[in-house]
Amino acid sequence: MTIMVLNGPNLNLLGQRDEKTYGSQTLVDVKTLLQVTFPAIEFIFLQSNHEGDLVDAIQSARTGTIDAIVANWGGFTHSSVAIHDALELLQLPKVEVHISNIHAREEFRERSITGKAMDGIITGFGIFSYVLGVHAALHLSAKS
Ligand code: CA2
Repeated sequence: MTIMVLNGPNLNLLGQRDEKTYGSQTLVDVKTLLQVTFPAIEFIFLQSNHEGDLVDAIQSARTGTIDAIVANWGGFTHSSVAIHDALELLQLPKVEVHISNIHAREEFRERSITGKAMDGIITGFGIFSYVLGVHAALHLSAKS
């Protein structure tokens, strides 16, 4: 089983800034947590600050070698029609995750444009949201 884990803009700075909101762990820690928690799963892990790179990654998941996507679209969550449209064309389990609780923050974070094209959203559990996201993806894969 291969799961693509996508991360959007500024998440490369995780653990280096705004620890009150996002905690002190880094994106490398997220990757390690997933690999240790799910040793039988192969993770393709990517972070990009560029919308087009993320669209390309979504399109590349259509090759048949990827079983599910778990993604934190970062700020693009609230703005990207392009990522939304790419996701709509992808028939795989798709789980959106957020480290912070997007419903307990500024009003502009309330709306997830990308989330409308995902199977579901996990938000507010720190980096454990990624672990829950993989569990949700496994659940969806087992059903399909
Ligand atoms: O809570 C999340 O995971 C978010 O997706 C993070 C995004 C934010 O725009 C979403 O509303 C919620 C921001 C990622 C920025 O990452 C930073 C990491 C460290 C320090 C500052 C920002």
